[in-house]
Amino acid sequence: MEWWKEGILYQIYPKSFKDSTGNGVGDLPGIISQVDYLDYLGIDMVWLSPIFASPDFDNGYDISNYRKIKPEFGDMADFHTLMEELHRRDIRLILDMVVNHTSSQHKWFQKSRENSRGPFADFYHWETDKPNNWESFFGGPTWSFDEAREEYYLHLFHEEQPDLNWENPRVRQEVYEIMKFWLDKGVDGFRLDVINLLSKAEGYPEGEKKSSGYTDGSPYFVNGPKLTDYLKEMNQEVFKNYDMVKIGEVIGGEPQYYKSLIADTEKALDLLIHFDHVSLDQRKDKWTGKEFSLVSFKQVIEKWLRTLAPEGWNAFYLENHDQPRSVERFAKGGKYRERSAKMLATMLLTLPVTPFIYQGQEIGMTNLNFTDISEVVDVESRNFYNSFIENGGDPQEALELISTRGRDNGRSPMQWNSSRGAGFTSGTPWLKLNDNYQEVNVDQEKEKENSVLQYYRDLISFRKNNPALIRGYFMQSAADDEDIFAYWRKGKDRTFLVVLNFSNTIQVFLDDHYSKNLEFIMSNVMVKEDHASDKIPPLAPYEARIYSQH
Ligand code: ISL
Repeated sequence: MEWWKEGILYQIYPKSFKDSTGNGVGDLPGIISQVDYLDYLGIDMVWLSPIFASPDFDNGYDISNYRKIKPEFGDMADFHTLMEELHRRDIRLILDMVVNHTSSQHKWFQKSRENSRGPFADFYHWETDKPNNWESFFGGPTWSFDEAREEYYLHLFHEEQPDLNWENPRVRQEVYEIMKFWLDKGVDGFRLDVINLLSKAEGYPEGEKKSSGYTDGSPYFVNGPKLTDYLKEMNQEVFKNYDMVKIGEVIGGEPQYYKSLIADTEKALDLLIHFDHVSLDQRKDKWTGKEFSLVSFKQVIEKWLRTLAPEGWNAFYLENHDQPRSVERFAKGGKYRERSAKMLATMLLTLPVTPFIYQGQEIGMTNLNFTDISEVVDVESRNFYNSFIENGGDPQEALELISTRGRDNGRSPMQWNSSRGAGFTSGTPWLKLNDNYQEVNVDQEKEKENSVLQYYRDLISFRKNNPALIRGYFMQSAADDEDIFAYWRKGKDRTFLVVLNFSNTIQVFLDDHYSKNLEFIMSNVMVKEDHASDKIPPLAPYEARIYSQH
């Protein structure tokens, strides 16, 4: 059964979820202590960002030992307990596999840099002369000189994250063994980090020059020449022998291309994490903004839904550990914070997708407010700050950009209660807490009627009881409307109309063709008693409504 299509996924960033020791860093026992909370929320799958040994140059996305739990997070016994506790509640466990690169401290790299002829010599991309001037994802060059081997090695991300050489069959076999190691323990799938970057074009051709002075190498490693061969082999050697979900994180590329990956008989991937809808408010890179346009947003959603379906299936997210919080990004904070969080939840949980909820989203957490660079931890944001200042930029402006666009916004500690440390830690948190934790936290949300958390729970259970919201036909209404996102979900037994006001003004929405026989189901603003007529009353700012049609 393709259980991942019916289920709802919850992403945990272990470092920021719950600290059980008081050292300021979240850990596995912390997650174990909150498994009942996950059950209460009603989700079906948990994706854990990397939990493996790592020197943390990129918060665990630089793995030094794939078979070892990061000691800060706990040990293998904790891992087993966590998996058992989740499984006992019918919650599946998905691990984050980072196999495009390792940590520079991984023993393969240590051996590879020592010797240009030994068995590990070709585990990474080594070149005597620097082949190109590609820019890394975190800024700066992708080739660094290694003093020991006296050659250059490739790293698309941080210099402590050397890219594995997938051309080498031994590398591939080693990775497959790691995957089997975890699947044999009973995990239910992987989220495959930047999986579409595995194959690099032969000769590493130079890219076009960018304003930074570096070049754009993406045509030579995004969906590279051998990617599909590697994925098919991975499927053949590993995936097809397990009941599991394969979620690929993919940068760039077109939905039509990905359809062939996920709808192919080889079925290498099941779900995708793409960036199209979270790139709409960016101009040339993530630091240069552009106004959010609802029409473009709707077009992107429609395009992916139409292209992948019916053979494939979409995942959808508004937040994760690389993205700022969604409330102010797609709607509005301040007095509209709760309403906006619920409106976005309504969209997420009524589209024909596997919804991904990121920790804290279900209580409407918001971005951080950085006032000094010393508070910023993320390598990408710190690199940005340095180059911005070097180029004569204003530090205050850089901090404002980091506070709205940087990755730390999604990584601030989970807000459990209003005590010091927000119930996340009894010590000093590794990254600063959001100032609003006394008003925005799980304990209060549990007690308060009509809270964001209660709304999430209601919608999750409503979705589960109404298959039309999962598999039903999706049809937009008023696709050109700049303020309203409205769509029908037509199932075998029921049809729903979802109307979302993305603006801060009152909006009239009429769908003449269908406005008859509508029964009010729920709204984040209005109660049923106030909804007297059988016409659709105007929508309040950021209101979301669900109707059922007879
Ligand atoms: O976050 C990004 C830009 O702001 C991306 O470039 C991000 O690095 C990219 O989406 C890949 O993400 C994944 O791989 C990275 C890791 O830093 C991210 O946390 C991870 O989600 C390298 O492993």
